[in-house]
Order: sequence, then structure tokens, then C-alpha cells
Amino acid sequence: MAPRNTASVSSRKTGSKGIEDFAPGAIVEFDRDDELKAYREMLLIRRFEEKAGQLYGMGFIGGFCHLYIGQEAVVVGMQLALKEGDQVITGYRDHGHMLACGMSARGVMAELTGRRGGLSKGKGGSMHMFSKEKHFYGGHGIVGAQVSLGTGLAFANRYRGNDNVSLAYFGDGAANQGQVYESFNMAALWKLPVIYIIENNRYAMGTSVARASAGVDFSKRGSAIGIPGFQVDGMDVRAVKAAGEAAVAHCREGKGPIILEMQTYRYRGHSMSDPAKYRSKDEVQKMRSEHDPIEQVKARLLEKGWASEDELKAIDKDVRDIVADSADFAQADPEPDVSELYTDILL
Ligand SMILES: Cc1ncc(C[n+]2csc(CCOP(=O)(O)OP(=O)(O)O)c2C)c(N)n1
Ligand SMILES: [Mg+2]
Repeated sequence: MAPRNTASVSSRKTGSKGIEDFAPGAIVEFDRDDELKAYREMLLIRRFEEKAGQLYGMGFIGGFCHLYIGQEAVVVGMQLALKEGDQVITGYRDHGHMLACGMSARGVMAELTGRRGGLSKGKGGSMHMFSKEKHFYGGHGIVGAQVSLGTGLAFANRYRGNDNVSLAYFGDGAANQGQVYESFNMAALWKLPVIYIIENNRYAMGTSVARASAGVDFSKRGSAIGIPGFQVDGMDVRAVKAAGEAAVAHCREGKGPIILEMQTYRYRGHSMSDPAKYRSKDEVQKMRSEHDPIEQVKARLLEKGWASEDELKAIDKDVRDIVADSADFAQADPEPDVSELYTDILL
């Protein structure tokens, strides 16, 4: 985990100051509303993913399915630092990103089951969903592809003269891919407003970071060309938001790209077909019991008297209802008509 200090930095309430004032390891103090919002959003992702795992096991979901359980604080914390118009793009572990961007649970779940009401009309599946309205640009199965596309989004923002920032999420494994560095170079050269978020969950499929990466401080991956970077405790939503706000301010002020290495962990296997035998049960259990992002927020809410057990249970029930409704819809909705085979394709 990244070292922590409790210095409060550039929160939206105090006005963003950028990275000059950002102390690595800093957190933003959350008030009751922030904590409750973070709790609900992270819980929605957790429960959604648990249900998706169940539906997969029951044969309702075909193809690939990569769950985000354990990593929820990363996308929820970053989302709290954005404004309307900022864009998000990621790889195939994408359900959490879509929910955090405000895409509907029904739309995501129905896409997983390949139904008409899915966000790609049932033709994309887990790894290929988009929402122009919510500024979410996918959903990409090719490792690293989203990094150059996310850089392109930033180029478009610069070209159009708006102040939007694009967020390109990718993994520790993807961080060793060639096009990532071509993208870094262009972004640094043209000072493009892009935040490269490396979700270091310690494994790329079954390969640990130590076995695959010559340098394991991913925040320094752009240092030779002047891209600043920070390591962030990606299990603490307050630390993510603090780093996110500093990074967003940096980009919006025209200072170019920035890298945030989110130190996180995935509890489940790489995909539904991975029994995860390359790590010990103890390792997973230790992360769950000592660093779980949702439990951290819950403990603070209870400790500060900001919510009772009953209130938290009511939130959980609300969230479970949303997820159950999405699963019902995803099983009842019809499959796309055969004629859909000939739409939305480039000839
Ligand atoms: C170009 C390319 N090479 C290989 C693969 C196969 N592949 C899929 S996921 C993956 C591992 C990526 O790990 P990481 O970037 O750490 O992301 P995580 O799955 O941990 O979120 C690999 C090698 C692929 N999809 N695309
Ligand atoms: Mg990884």
C-alpha cells in the first residue's frame, strides 16, 4: 500500500490546487454525504459483480467476463473528482466503470446476457459497451488499446478547445505494452489533458507484477519524458479522490498528462475461467480483511455515528433491489432480432 498521511488536499470544497500542493499519500477528508455516496456506489458495483458471477455460473452469460470486485474504490474515487463532460475509457474489466459513469444496471446486465435492451443492443457483451451520453468510450478487449484511444480523446478535447479531461484506465500488465509509450510521448509533447490510471492489481492474468515488470513503480513510467506520476492507495476512496482532484486540476490547467498508479487488488480470478491458483488464499483473505474499500467506509460511518447498522442495511437492500431488477430484466428481455446482424457494422 502507498504510504498515507492525513493532510487534507485540494478538495472540491476548498478549490483544486493541482499537483504542486499534492502530498503523496494524502487523503481528502469526507463528510457524511461523501461517505454515504461512496458507500452506495461501491456497494452497487460489488453486488452487481456478485450477481454477474452467479448468472455466469448459471449459463446466462456467455463469452468473457472479468469481475472488478476489490477494485471499487478506484473508479468511484476518480468519478468523484470529475465534472460533466470528462471522458472515461478502459479495458475489459469494465462493469464498475460503466456503473460509476451512471450507465444503468439494467443496460449493463442485459448486455452481459446478450439481450436487446443491453447497452450495445446485445451484440457487444461484457467487454464492448459504450455510452456517448455518459461519456464512456468502452470497454476494449485488446490489452492497451484504450490507452491510445484515450489519448485521442484528449487530443480531440484540445483540438476543440474545451476543458474536458479524459481518463484512460489500464492494468499493470498493459503498462508493459508498446503503444502505451507511443501514447505517452504524444501526450507529453502536445500537453494533452489525459490522466493515465494504472490499476495495479498485482497480477496480469496469472502473472504477478514482480515476474512481468522490470520496474514495479508504475507511477514513474513516464518520468523520462516529464510526465509526473503518483502512487495512490487504491483501496482508500479518499486517497483516490485526493489524487484524482490534483490530477484533474493539472490537466485542466493545460499542464499535460499525468499518471496515477492505483495500488489495488482483485479478489476474484482474472476472468470467470480462472481458479487463481497462482496466489495463496491467505493473500486474498488478508486484503479482504485489512483493506477492503467498502468495509473501510462502513467502519468510518459507524464509528463517527454518521449512519446506524440499520441505515447501512437499508442502503444494501436498495442496491440489491436495483441489481435483482437488472438480473430479472436481463433474463426476460428478448435476444436481438437476426436482422441486427447487419446493423452497426462497417462494410
Ligand atoms: C494485445 C493483447 N495481448 C494479450 C491479451 C490477452 N490478455 C488479456 S488480459 C491480459 C492481462 C492484462 O493484465 P492487466 O493489464 O494487469 O489487467 P487486469 O486484467 O489485471 O485488470 C492478457 C495478457 C490481449 N487481450 N490483448
Ligand atoms: Mg493487473
